[in-house]
This record gives sequence, structure tokens and C-alpha cells, in this order.
Amino acid sequence: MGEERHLPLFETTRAKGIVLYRLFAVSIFVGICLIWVYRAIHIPNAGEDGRFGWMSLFAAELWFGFYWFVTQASRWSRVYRHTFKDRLSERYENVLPGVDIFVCTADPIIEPPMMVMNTVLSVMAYDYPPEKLSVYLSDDCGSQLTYYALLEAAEFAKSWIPYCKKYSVEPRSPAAYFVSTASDAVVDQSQNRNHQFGDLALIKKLYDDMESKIENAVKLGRVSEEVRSKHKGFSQWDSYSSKHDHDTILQIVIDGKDPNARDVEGCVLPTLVYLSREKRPQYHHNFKAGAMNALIRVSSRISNGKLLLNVDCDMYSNNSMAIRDALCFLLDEEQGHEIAFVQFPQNFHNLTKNELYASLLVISEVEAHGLDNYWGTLYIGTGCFHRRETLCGKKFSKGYKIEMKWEDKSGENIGIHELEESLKSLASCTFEENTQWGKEMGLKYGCAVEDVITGLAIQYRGWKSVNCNPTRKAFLGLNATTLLQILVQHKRWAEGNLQILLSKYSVLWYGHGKISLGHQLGYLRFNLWAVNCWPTLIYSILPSLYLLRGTSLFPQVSSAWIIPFAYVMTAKQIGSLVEYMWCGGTILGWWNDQRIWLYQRTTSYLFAFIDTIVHYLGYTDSAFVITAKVADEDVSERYEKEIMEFGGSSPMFTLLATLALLNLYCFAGFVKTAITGTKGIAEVYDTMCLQILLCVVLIFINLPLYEALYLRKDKGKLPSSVAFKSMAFAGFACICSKFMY
Ligand SMILES: *[C@@H]1O[C@H](CO)[C@@H](O)[C@H](O)[C@H]1NC(C)=O
Ligand SMILES: CC(=O)N[C@H]1CO[C@H](CO)[C@@H](O)[C@@H]1O
Repeated sequence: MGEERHLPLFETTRAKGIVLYRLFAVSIFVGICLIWVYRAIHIPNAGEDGRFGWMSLFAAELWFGFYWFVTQASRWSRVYRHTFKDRLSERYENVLPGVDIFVCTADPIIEPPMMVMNTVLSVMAYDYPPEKLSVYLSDDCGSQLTYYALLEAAEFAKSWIPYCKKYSVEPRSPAAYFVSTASDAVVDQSQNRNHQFGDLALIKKLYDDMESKIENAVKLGRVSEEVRSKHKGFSQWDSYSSKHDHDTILQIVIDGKDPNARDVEGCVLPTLVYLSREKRPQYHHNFKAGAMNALIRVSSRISNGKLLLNVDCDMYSNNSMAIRDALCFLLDEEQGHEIAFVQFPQNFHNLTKNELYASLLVISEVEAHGLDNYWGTLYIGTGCFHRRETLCGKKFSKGYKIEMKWEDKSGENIGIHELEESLKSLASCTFEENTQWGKEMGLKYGCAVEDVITGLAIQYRGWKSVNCNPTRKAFLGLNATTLLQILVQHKRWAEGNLQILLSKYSVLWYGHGKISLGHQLGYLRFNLWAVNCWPTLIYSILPSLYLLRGTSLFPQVSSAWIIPFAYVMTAKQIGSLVEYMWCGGTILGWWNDQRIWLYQRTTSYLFAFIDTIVHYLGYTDSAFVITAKVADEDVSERYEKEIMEFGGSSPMFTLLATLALLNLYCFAGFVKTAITGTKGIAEVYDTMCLQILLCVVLIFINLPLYEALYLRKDKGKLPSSVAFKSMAFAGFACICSKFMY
């Protein structure tokens, strides 16, 4: 060891070109200040036309400027982290800690068992000593189908894991791997080509058999009597009445310590556990956070891994070295003992080229690296490695080191059946009564983004977190494939984030002095998401209505004051386009991203804001909506062709259509008066240029929506009820513009 010991396990580098970015940011800030000055010294007098619109726009611009400033915290300085996995192996290979992996699923219809099993298989096949690896599937529905699928997957794993190790297969989700071999590149590169070819055909056949068995059961909607009689585990369903009312179901499907549990090559298999915690209608189950806490307790008595990874059931591992990446941070001799969790970004495998519904591209590739500069990465609930102790509430203290080394406990084994029975009470509805679970221990309850608030609390306790974003993405999930899914998802995120701001753990008061200012602002950027609905609504409604009315709200083209407006608007857009393309996006992708940005702000955030305030004042309870992970064939087809999916009515759609039509009507009305009116075209252009431009941009960005209202015939169009309602509302708003001041 000697010298070697002191080489770090990871290194941190700073982003290049940051000075250029800062100059750009400062120039925009100057522009924003000039806009504020212009607004302040040109306020129309009381009674003058446009005073209301002017004041509203001023308020919106004050907010935009402030929010823009907040977002700079996660751009001002960015860091990238690189791990040295070979050094990790050299020093720690024999004492690597145990790792418990939690996969959470909640509904076999929305989250089909085959998809879940691919995730489970991909994490079982990690490049890691199998005796130190345990995988726990939490099934919050208590579905026999999911359980059955897990039994089949466990059988398949006995061939799949040795196959992966033999041929260094990547990725280790079988479905994703078979798709990649279809193009043949993988097999060609291998030296023992023919050999692998035969094995590939064999493993593919085993997979297809498993798939057809599981799919048949899913189609049937139940598990056949024949299968049930073969596995005694199904008897646990005898007392099951519904997914909201059943006992704890716990089954150790593969016991890694059992000498009989071996793969086809005779090697140890990872432990595999099925858990469905107790549910009773009279007890609140606290959604995923409740499931995670039950998993933390149950796993502590089975494998007690020092490191916990949790992944959503649609998120397979695309990199079999991810555990080692995470350990490079946590085991680093110099800095590791201060780090509580390592978060990988949320990436998607079913994005289309131009990301019709946007993704988290810029957040993952830019902002997360900015927050990482303060060691303040958010915990986002999937693809995250935690130390068990810090997730269970341990406070940071200088000099204290959490022992991560592997301890072999294989001697102290009691009978597996007794063990299962004795652990069931840990997952019961009443276990958490009068304990700190859901408060200071485990994941916190009562917030729509329980993961973010939990991560924040860990940081408040003095710990650091790390963002690990290797080029080959470690986890790939499914992005939303319909507009409503993405809007609903963002509503929940925005709502949860605003809840955090209003909660005891608010970064504004509680966070003061506990975390750095940049770190606070980094969180604030997300916490304030929902508030953006108001200025965005103002900006997408008022300028157009005043355009129809013939009142100018912006400086004339011939005035010098137009410069800051023009500069801020164009520079910001160009900046965001450059950023998006730097992250690997396309121009059309950026344009789509802008559309979703607008739609989220005018609907998701608005509803999130209203719901949060209503909730805060003590009315309804917030409800957690899972978004469907698979769609029927029609919908996927349109998704792949990048045709926007509406296909139903929702208050969100009515609002979007109303806004789109309002801008269309205002523009049409304006053109009509401009042609027939008394003012010259040049004069109209001089006073109204920015308003015309704004209105035209809004019309262009809404083109797919007009199409869905009037031109499309497929099932994904907007229903006529939405069309009628939105036409009426938009028409009414246009009439109202006559009475504005
Ligand atoms: C996933 O892994 C495969 C194979 O290892 C790789 O080719 C691909 O680029 C990865 N996907 C992403 C999004 O990084
Ligand atoms: C569930 C789903 O929509 N999956 C799709 C994700 O994207 C890939 C590639 O575009 C499709 O093949 C999947 O069907």
C-alpha cells in the first residue's frame, strides 16, 4: 500500500469557459435592471390607459429578474467528478461493504411485471461480489402476478448472471441487452464469437420462455392453480382481501447464504426478497416513503447492507459498475466520511430524438453540476446510494467515520421460515406509531417530494452529497409518453417543492446558517417552481389583450429603451438554445422544451400553487398520482412520431387551449384593425412591435395545439368539448379587453 494509499478515489474538476458564462450572465443582469428602471420611471398616471397592464408586467418582470438571479446559483460554478475504480479494487476488493438494493413498484397494470423484472435482473447482475448483494422488491399492491414474476425471474437469474459475467454483457437488463444484440454489434466484437452466439441463443430462449409465462399470467389476470400449488409462498395470499387490506407478505426468494442457492455455474447468487407491507384502510400508508422505510427495517435484519440503493421499478441499471462508482466517493479516505449519499441523474431510454415532452436534460447536465459545487445535490428518489446510517438519521460529527467494511454474519443464521415470520411485524401498519420513522428516521412523510425533503434534512444534519454523472448513464427509466402524464408529474414536483419552502425545513429560515447561501439558492430554484405560474400567465395573456385593445405596453422601436428588452429576450433564448445543444439536444428539441416549459408553467405550476395554498390553509389532502409507465399501441405510435398526445379532457387542456386561442384571436383582431384602422402601418409597428412579436411567438409555439383542436382526426386529438369551452373562454376574455384600463 504505502504511497498508493494516498491517491484519492475520485477527483473533482471545474467546468471550463465559466468566465465567459459569467460575463454573459452579468450582461443579462444589467439588461434586467434597465428594464426595471424603464418600468419604474414610465408608470402611466392614474386613469391613463394601460396602467393595470403596465403594473402587472412590471410585477412579472420583477419576479422573472429575481428568479433568474436564483437560477444563477446553479450555473455560476460547476464541478464534474471522476472516479478511479481500479484504485478502489486494489485497496478494498476484499472488504467491500454489503449493498441492499430496493426496487419499489406499486401497481402491476401501470408498471407491468416484465418491466419490473428487467430492472430487478439488471441490479442482481451488478459487477459486485454476489454474497454482498441483496435485492428487495417492494410491491405496494401485494400482487400475486408480481410475486410470480419474481419467482420466474429468480429462476432465470441463475442463467442470466453467469452469462453476463462470462461475456461482460452491458447493459444487464435482459430486454435492453437483447435489443442491442439485435443489431449484432455486441457479438461481433467478441473473440469466441461462435461460442457466444450459441449461448446467446440459449439465454434468449430462456428469457422468451419466462416472458411468455409471465405475460400469460398477466393476460389471465391471475396465477394458475397449478403454479400456486407448486410454490408454498402463495399461501400467504390466503388472507388477502384487497390491495388496501392485507397482511405483510414477506418471502426470501433466494437466500444468498443457503448453500443450495447457486447459479448454473455453481456460484453464489445475490439474496432476493419479496416484500409487500401490511395495508389496512384505516392506516395511512405514506406512499413510496412508507414502503422505503419498511424496506430499510426489514433489510436490516436480513442482510443489513451498509449501503442502500433505491431505484424506481422502470429504471434499469445501464452500467454494471455503478456500485463501484458510488463507493469511490463513500470510501475515499480524505473526503468520503463526510458524504452521505451519491445521486445519479435520472436519464431515460425511451426518448425520441427531439424530446417532444422534454426531459431533465439541462437540469441533469448543467444545474446538477452547479449544485454539486456546494456538495448539495438533491436526492431525487431513484438512482441514489445512501449510507444506511445517515438515511436513518445519524448526525455528522467531525472525526467520526462510519464503518463500511464487510462483516461476515453467515454463522448466525436462524431458520429462514422463522426469520420471515419474525420480520413481518417490522412491516406492519402499527410499527411506526410513537417512533421517529417518517420524521427523523428514514424517509420523511407528508411531502409530495418526500425524497427531496429527506435529502435536504440529511444535508442540514451536516452531511455532503455528490452528483455522479458518468458519460455512460448508470440508470435509464421511462419518460412520460403523453402530455397529461408530464403535466401531472410536474404538478406533483412543483407542489412538493413549494411544500418544502413552507415547511419547518424551509431553506429560507431553517436552512439559514446550516447550509451555504449558494446551496440555499440552489434549492430555492426548485422550491419556487410553482410561483412562476403567475408571471408567466401575465406575460402570455396581457400583452396580447392590450395588443387587441391597441394599447402599447413596451417601449417604441425608435426609443433606446427597446434595447434592454430586445437584448434580454433574445440573449436569454440564445443562451438557453446553446446550453441545450451543448447538453446534446437538437434545435427542434429545444423548441419542444420551450413549449413544455410554457405548458408546465401555465398549468402544472398553477394547479400546484393553488393546491399547496389550499392544503396549507388546512383543506384537502394532497393525493399522489402515479403516472402510467406504458401506453397502448396507438399512443406509443404517435409518441414515436412525435405527435403530441392529448386524447381526453382535463382542466389543464382547457386552460392550455384557452390561452392558445386567446393569442390567436387577439392577433387576428389586431391585424383586422391594423388594416382597416386609421393609424399607419409604420406607426402601429413602432409602438406595438414587441407585443406583436410576443403574440406571434406564442402562436407558433402553440401550433401543435391548434392542430389537435381542429385538424387531427386520431384518438390523440383534443375532444370537441375542450374546443367549445376554450373558444368560449377565449372569446369572453377578448370581449373583456374592451373594458380594461
Ligand atoms: C447504456 O449502455 C450501453 C451499453 O453499455 C451504451 O452503449 C449506451 O450508450 C448507454 N446509454 C446511455 C444513455 O448512456
Ligand atoms: C413504454 C414505451 O413507450 N416504450 C418505448 C420507449 O421508446 C422505445 C424507443 O423509442 C420504444 O421501442 C418503446 O416501445
